[in-house]
Amino acid sequence: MAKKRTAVSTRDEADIATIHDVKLRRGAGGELHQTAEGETPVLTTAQGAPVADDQNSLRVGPRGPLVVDDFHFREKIFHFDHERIPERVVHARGYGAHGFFETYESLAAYTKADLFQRSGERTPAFVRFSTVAGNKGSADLARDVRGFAVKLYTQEGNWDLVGNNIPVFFIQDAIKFPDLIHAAKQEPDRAFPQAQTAHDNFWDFISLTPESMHMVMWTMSDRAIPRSLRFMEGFGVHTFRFVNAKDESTFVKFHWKPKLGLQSVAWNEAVKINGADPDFHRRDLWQAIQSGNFPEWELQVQLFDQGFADSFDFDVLDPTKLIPEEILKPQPIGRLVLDRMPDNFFAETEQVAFMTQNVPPGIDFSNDPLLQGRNFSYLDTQLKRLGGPNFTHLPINAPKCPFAHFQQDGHMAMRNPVGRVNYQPNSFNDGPRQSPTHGHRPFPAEEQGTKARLRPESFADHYSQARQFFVSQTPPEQRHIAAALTFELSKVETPAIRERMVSHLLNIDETLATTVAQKLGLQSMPKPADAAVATRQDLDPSPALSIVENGPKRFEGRKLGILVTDGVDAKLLNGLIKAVNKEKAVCELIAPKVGGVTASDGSLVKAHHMVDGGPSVLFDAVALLTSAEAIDDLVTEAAARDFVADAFQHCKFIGYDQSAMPLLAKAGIADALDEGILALPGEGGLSRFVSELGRLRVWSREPSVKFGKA
Ligand code: HDE
Repeated sequence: MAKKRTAVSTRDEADIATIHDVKLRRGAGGELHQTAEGETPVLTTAQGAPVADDQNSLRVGPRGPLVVDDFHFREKIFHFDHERIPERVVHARGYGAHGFFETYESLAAYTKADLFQRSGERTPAFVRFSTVAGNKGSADLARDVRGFAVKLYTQEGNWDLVGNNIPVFFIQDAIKFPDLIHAAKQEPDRAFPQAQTAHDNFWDFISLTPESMHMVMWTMSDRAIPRSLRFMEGFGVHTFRFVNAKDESTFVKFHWKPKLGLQSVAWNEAVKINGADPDFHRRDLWQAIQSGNFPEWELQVQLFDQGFADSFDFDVLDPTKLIPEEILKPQPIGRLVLDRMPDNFFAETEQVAFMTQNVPPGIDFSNDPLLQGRNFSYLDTQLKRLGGPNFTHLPINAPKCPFAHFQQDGHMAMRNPVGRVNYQPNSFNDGPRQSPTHGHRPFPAEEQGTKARLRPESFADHYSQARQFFVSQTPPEQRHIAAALTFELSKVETPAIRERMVSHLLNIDETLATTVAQKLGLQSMPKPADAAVATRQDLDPSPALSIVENGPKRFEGRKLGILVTDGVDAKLLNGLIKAVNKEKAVCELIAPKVGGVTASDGSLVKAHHMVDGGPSVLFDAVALLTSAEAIDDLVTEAAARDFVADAFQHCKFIGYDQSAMPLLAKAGIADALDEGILALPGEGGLSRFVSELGRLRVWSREPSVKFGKA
């Protein structure tokens, strides 16, 4: 009988191989690694030939030319020359992790999606976070949208929810995407600025695109400079559909809510973090997962029917609008936990291919024109980036459920079915068959209309929700928006573009517009921009839109930086570390020398950073535990003074013992001791400090320091 032809994944290689008497373990891609016993494998070419000398190329005589029959050299260099694949045209810089999604309760009433049928069901997941505009090597703390792309390997196929940390988008139609991205990325003649929107082209495009105003309020807010990937929300952005077994549809918007609450950094802090640790976000995720502090998000959904959609102030198909949580409360339906870093960044994070059109039965699209355009784009981009149509053969992209189809051949085909029949229908009763009952059926929506290039009237109000976002922010957050706009527009060389932007701000909030105009030094106030809809609605504030209102109120998952010197009070130091660890937060020690310091009890305390390498911008709060004998030396270090001055400027809590007063004085704040600068020794000192840390920032200080003062 002929062998059955199937396209099911074949992992028939032995897990352990022996080559040249050395026991090797086979990795996911078939590659070989040393076994735990620690034997060293023999280096081979990619063809498997053992290599005798990997340090010297073959040549004629000691000072003569190289010879072309050095096949090992040729192969090694050839492969190296081809190591790179094109970086993503957007979202090039990213970082991913594995984990799982756990369903709380069955959602069968709303969707037949297999992953939502059984309470407690776990579905493997891979998540890639990213910035949008910067190249692969750019810094993590760019002011930018963050990608939040989730691949769920369900039992009925991969579901990719390719979202962002901001629930709305710049444009309403995918046809404008290339222009938006061209304008945002580095300018084509000079190739700068890198990973920044603070330049003429971006603000020129934006100021000519009123639909972007709502999203611009978000990108100028602290949402665009998150403290950690673990402390930000994710959003599906578009309206999708759940479809149940009876083919009934419910509209759905997806929200990922971080268990540790929201938190961002200050712009001045972001700028300094980019210099001190350009990998700040990826290092943070790596450290959290490697130390067993697995980040977690709850998946919440806003569910609504056509009746709600018809009565809502805005069009639910318009991706520049959101549905305020106060109007439609999101329902928790499951949790996402990230608990494993990839073994290999390239194989997994770089080669993962997210596609909005990857949906299992039970999830369907709405007519959001941006979503529909995206469904077209993502397959195309994978072909370019991954080099051929077989990118689903890569382990990171392959489904983890049984799969069977008649696709064959192509570059780098790794999974090659056997047997004769490679088509259907066939009369050999061979191969897979379509299943009208199990398969993905589109929701049978009735569609009609005249074919035309147009934008619906219902998409025309570009300012009401932009204003709603602004008025929903706390005073410090509003100051930051004004300061960010001022900063960005100050980098724009063309005065007309600055003025055009201010004319839009006038349609959002007059005080905001006036503040920015004054800070920019505009000679006169422009007229408000022409608006497609004459009357802006004054919508109620939505506290769910503020980061400060949705902070964690505890220090869990955060980091305290403790500046120590020789002679540090050992009891105080150990007590502080213990109290912080009890909050499930971590401490890192900064010392004059990375080798460490000798504490008051004679013990050697190792440091994580030297003062120059561990600026306070890397921490959520700081403590100064010094000693009378070492403080004089410390105050001579500019980096130590900056450590304290920056922590103060960035509104961080500062704990200290009395010996550190000269350092506070050197940083210029000995006379400005406020509610956020707390003495640690003495009755209740430590516990008061640690409980205050949960507030994360001393916002009351901000008006008195320069940053954020717009
Ligand atoms: Fe994307 N986007 N996008 N995008 N997008 C890509 O696909 C595109 C949009 C988002 O970590 C590309 O694999 C178009 C909205 C994320 O690998 C590309 C439009 C949202 C990622 C593409 C949008 C996103 C991408 C480039 C306008 C939030 C990174 C590389 C209609 C809801 C995924 C790639 C990862 C990546 C196209 C707009 C999120 C070119 C045409 C809106 C998180 O296909």
